[in-house]
Order: sequence, then structure tokens, then C-alpha cells
Amino acid sequence: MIFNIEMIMAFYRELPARVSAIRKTLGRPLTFSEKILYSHLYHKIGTGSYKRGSDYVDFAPDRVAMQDATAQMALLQFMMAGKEKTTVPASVHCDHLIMAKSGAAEDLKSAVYSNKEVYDFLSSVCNKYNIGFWKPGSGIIHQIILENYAFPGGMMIGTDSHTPNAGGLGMVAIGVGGADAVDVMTGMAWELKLPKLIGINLKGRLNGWASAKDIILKVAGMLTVNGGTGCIVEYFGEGAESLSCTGKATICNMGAEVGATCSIFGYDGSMEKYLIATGRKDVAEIAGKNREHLNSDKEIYAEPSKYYDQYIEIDLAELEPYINGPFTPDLATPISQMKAMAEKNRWPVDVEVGLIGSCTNSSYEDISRSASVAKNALDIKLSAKSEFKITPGSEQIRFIAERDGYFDLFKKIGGEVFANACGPCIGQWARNGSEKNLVNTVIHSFNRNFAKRTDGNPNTYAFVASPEIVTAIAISGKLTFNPITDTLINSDGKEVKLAEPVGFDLPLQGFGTTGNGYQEPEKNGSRNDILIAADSDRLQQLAPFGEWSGSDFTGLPLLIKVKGKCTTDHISMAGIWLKYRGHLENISNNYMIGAVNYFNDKTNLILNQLTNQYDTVPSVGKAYKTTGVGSVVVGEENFGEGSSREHAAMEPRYLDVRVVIVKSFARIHETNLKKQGVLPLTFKDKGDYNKIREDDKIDIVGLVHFAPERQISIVLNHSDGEKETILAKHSYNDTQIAWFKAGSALNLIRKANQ
Ligand code: MIC
Ligand code: SF4
Repeated sequence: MIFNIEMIMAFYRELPARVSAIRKTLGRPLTFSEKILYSHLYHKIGTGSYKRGSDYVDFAPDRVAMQDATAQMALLQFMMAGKEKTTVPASVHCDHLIMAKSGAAEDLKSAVYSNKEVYDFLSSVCNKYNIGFWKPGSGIIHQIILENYAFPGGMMIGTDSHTPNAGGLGMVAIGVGGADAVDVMTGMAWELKLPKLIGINLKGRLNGWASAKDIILKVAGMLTVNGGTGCIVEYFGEGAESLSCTGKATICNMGAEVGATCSIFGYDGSMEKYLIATGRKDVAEIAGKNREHLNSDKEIYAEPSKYYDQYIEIDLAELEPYINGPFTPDLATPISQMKAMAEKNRWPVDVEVGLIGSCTNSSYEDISRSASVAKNALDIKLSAKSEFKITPGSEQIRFIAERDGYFDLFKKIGGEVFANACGPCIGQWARNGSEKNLVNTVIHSFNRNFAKRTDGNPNTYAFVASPEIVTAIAISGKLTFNPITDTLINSDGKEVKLAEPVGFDLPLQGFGTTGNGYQEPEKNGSRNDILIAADSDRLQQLAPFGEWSGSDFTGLPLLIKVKGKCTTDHISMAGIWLKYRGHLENISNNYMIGAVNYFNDKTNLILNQLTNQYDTVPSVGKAYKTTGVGSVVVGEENFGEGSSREHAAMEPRYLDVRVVIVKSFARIHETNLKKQGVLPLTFKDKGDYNKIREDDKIDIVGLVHFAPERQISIVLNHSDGEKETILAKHSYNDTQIAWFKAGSALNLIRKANQ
């Protein structure tokens, strides 16, 4: 079955006319992403052209995807919107809540048991509102989207930051918070600042140990974690065409790590092959007929630097494998320089665990190439010195990897297969001994490696590499091992060298059929009641947030001034906290517990201005909430990078944090704060960060005149009686100011549907 085939066909029928209308309006050649963006305008083309990087534009995406950890909040909000069913096709995927511990079968069984209440809730909401439900065990959201739903030229949003994975199939696929998903599911316009465009021309072809992953690891090093903010990254060139569709998806997936809105490749033969292999020949055929509209115009490829806001060239023939990390995905080290880097930085080089898989890297190509390394190791009498774990991205992949004997090879070198889920990528790894917080190194093929992310231990140095490099390093046991040049000693005491990996981009015997774990929404589901137990500690009905009072904020105590990196993992940790993702009150107990307090360099220990004592962030937050005055949070650069989880914005709202002032924001987090009614501001002069004192009371002045582009004054009332006024900027437009005044974006939608 091809999901939503009528919608896809209708899209392609209209595409040629739409593209020529866009070309006429813009009066110049178009890039592929412009064709997609302009053909998904909410108020159809003809309404003019927009300025990249500054104009907010209303879009009408084709579909919405949600994963279990974010879907709970998204759907709790959707339920408040007063709609009978979703306006566009939507799906929910149970992947994040499965704990990796004892291997696939057992872990799935215990997840189904321990998360029953949440899975039942999600399944019944899906039935009621006509949403496709993918049961636990079916696989990770992005892999399932690629295998079933993505189509070239389409536009989707998903409540997960790695939604851009579908760019591997030529889709503009953007990660958002749940409130954005509610916009689209209720048929409202979905707003986005028109992204700037970064063009990356891939020249030459990959060879040897280098893989698609190494392209994005290198790009992360070049652009850094915020270099892609507000941009779509478009890949093209001879090298792009030589990559498999799933390799392209890996690159687009990890574009989230440079802050990109999304990444995309033009339609080509590799996508056609993938569509056919995954049972979507009809889509491949019609996309083939529209090929010219599913790529940039030829003029763009001829003179890319003229049309892109930023233009980069990478020669794949020269590319060597990279290892990125620790603690940040943009610290990129070519494998040949790892020995020197590790020595210089004193990184622990004994690798305890190598992990492959995740939504980023568990394609057939990844698994088969890694398995070839394992097979070669067995042939030359080596086995893994480190522990070795595999998390397949979907049931499809698990099934064929098992069928084709790859898991057998992994097991023979000492590997263990986890459930088809996020598991160790998101702190859902019950790793023996991690509570002892010992210094150690792991290497994985996932996308993120922020502190504590894999196993909750702040002293785990996590490095990111391609699956084949992870496999080789797990065999050697050393971070500094370079399979291109180094040898190993085998069980016979002989010096041996691993051969270059070989693999297949698609399974020779096809994908085969297996129960995929999909549940079609019930026909008469709209009559179903959704029950949430009043005493549940996992789910809680939401109550609307209060409207803005109409006056300035005065005398707000500083809650926390965060020092350094503050990702969504610092703001609202995952791991054990994932279980409270449907319960705002309970999850608010993790607010900012991972962030470093500027004034004492400690995590989760801040001054309570009411008592003059030090306490945890959630306790102080609650204490301020009871006063009704609210509070302020201050931070540094790229604040809220990483996940799309809107809990990182709903928790401060729940705790009555009124304003977050930082040097700069990550896109999704800034929007999430706006949507939930918290005021995100940026220092006009970044140096003013230094003026904020621990016991300040802060006024936000001039909110009655709150208007786009208009700066806001902040008065710092220091405890010694001194006052300082600083200026802050904001990125609100008129619509968003209305969200602020209404108390949240959802409050407005509710009113409209009443
Ligand atoms: C992640 O990779 O950080 C997550 C977990 O997939 C998140 C979503 C979440 O926090 O639920 C993301 O990337 O958006
Ligand atoms: Fe899951 Fe990790 Fe992918 Fe996020 S990045 S969707 S946690 S596998």
C-alpha cells in the first residue's frame, strides 16, 4: 500500500503549473527548495516574492509526523483545539520510550508493559482523530517516514529535530515543536521565516573507508553547531548523484546538528531506486516525469555562487573519514589526526562501547558495510575488543539485516542487537555501571553527543563516526585506531589489516514482507473518548496558560544565568525524564537541571532570592511561581540547540518564567518559547550578559508598545540600589505578538475554533 497516494498524485499534477507561476513571480531561475517552498504557500502563489532570511511566510505542509515523546504534548494541545480530525495526514511513531537493556525482544516487552498507559493514550487519540499509529517495535520515526511517506517535492513538518532526514528523498522536511504541529493539523497556516540557502557542491566520488556520514561530519566542522541556522542546505553535483538515497538521508538528518532548518538533495536515480525498492513504483514514475521540477534550474547549477547565500565545494575523492566530538557534534577531527588530537586534549582513548544504528545510520547500506568489516575481522581472526551494540532503525531493516545474515556476523564478533528504537541515542540505555560516573569513551554512529546524552554519565566522552568506522574502532578497542593505515594483532598473534568496507545500497533480495507494526485509524474513531486517569503520573490534561496582563513585567528575580552551552538536553533532560513527557507538572521538575550556573559553576544549584539560600532550579522556580511575580532566565549562544522538545519551553512557562534573554537562540527553541507565551529576547550588546547579577530584580519595560523590530528596554535593579538599563532585540512579527498577548499560540487557535 502507498500511503496517501491521491494526495501525492494531486500534488504532482499541479506541480508544473505551479513551478512556472513561481518562476514568473520571481523572474529568475529557481533552486529546488524554492520550488518546494513556493509551491506550498498557504495563500498560493501570486502573492509576491519574499525576502530570504527576513520575511515570515505562511506555509501549508503536506503532512505531519510525531514521535511518542513529543506527540503526547502535541496531541494534548491538539485536543484543546476543538477539531474533529486532522486536516492533513499525520502519523505517530513509538520509538523514543523503549529502554535498551537486555536485547531487542525483552526490551520491547518491558517497554510495552511500562509505557502501556502512554501507548494506549496515543493509540486512542490516533483512532479518534484519524492519525496513523506506528506501534512500539515498528522503528524510528525518520526511518519509517523515509520508507513509507516521504515523496520528492513534498513538504512536511515533524515534532522531532531530525525530521529533515526525509530530505534524502527530496522533501523539505522541518523539525518543529508540538504547537506548530497543531497549527498544521488544525488547518491553520504554518509560519516560518523564509530560510536562506546554502549550496553545497559535492565533487568527485567517495572511496575506501569514507561514507556519506563523513560528508556531514566534515560539514558540521565547517559550519559549526549554529552555522546553518535559518538556512536550508541544498546539496548537488556529481558527488551528490553518486550517493545512495539513504546516504543522502544521513546527511540531511544530521543537518540538524548545524542548526539548519533542513537539508535537501534533488531528485535522481538513487531516489527512484529507493522508491521502487520500498514498494512505491507509482511515486517513482510520476516523480520521474517531473524530474526538472524536482531539481534546481540548470542556471543555478551552472553558476551556484550567484544564487545561494553561501556556497561551499567539497571534493569527495579527497574526503577522509571523520570522528566528531566529544560533547559536541561539530568538533570534527579527520581520522588521520585523531592520535594527535586525543593526546593533546587528553581524551581517554580506550573505547568501552561502539554503537551503530539510530535514525541517522541504520540503512541497509550502513548495516551491510559494517557487516563486511565484521566479516573481514572474523576471516582474519579478530573480534571486537570493545562492547558492540546495534540499534536498527526500523522493523524492515531489522528483518532484512537478520535475513541476510548480518546480525549473525555482528554477534560473532561480540555484538548485541537492541530493539528498533532510539535507545542509547537518547539516554534510554540502562548501561551497567553508568551511575558510577567513571570517565570513559564510547563511539557511535548517532548524530548527537552532548554531555550525559547516551547513558546519563557526564564523564562519558561520546564520539560520532560512520557505522563502518565505529565497527572498526570497536574491533580495535582504541579511539586512535585508523583502519586506513594501522594494523592489529589477531588471535594467532599475527599482524593483520582490515579490508575496506563493501556493501549494497539496497537489499539484493528486496525488502521482503514483515508485519511492520502499523495501525490504521479506526473508521468510527471520532466517537471514542480519550481517558486520562486523574491520578496518572505520566499524563495530565493541559490547562490553558493565562493571558498577558497588559502591563510591563517588573521586579522579576533572576532564576538562573546559564554559563556556556545550553542545549535542550540541559534545559529538559531526556533519559529517565522521558516518562513524564505527557505530564507538564512532573516534567517541570527537570527544568534546567543540566545547565551550569554562571555564579558557582555548578549544575542545579542556584540562589533563591526569597530565602537567600541555594536550592535546585525546579524548587526555586516553584517558589517564584507561588509569588505570582515570575522570573527571568539568562543564557549565552545558540541557546536551546538540539531537540525540538517543546517541554523546554512549556516548563519555564509552567514555572512562570516570563522572559528568556540570551546572546542568540536556536531556531526551534525560540519559536517554541514564543508559541508558549514566554518572551525570548536577545541582548543588543552581547557584553550586557556580564551585567546580570545573581540577585538582580529585572524589569521589562515598554511591552505596551511591543511591535516588530522595536527594541525592548530592560532595567537591572541591582541589590546595592544601582540601576542599569540595557537594550534587547526580539524577532516577533505581528502574528507572534498576538500569541504573546493571548498567553500562547494555542489560546488563539482555541478561540478561532470556539
Ligand atoms: C533528540 O534526538 O534529541 C530527540 C529525542 O529525538 C528530540 C526529540 C525529543 O526530545 O523528544 C529531537 O531531536 O527533537
Ligand atoms: Fe531517536 Fe536519536 Fe534519532 Fe533523536 S536522534 S530520533 S533520539 S535515534
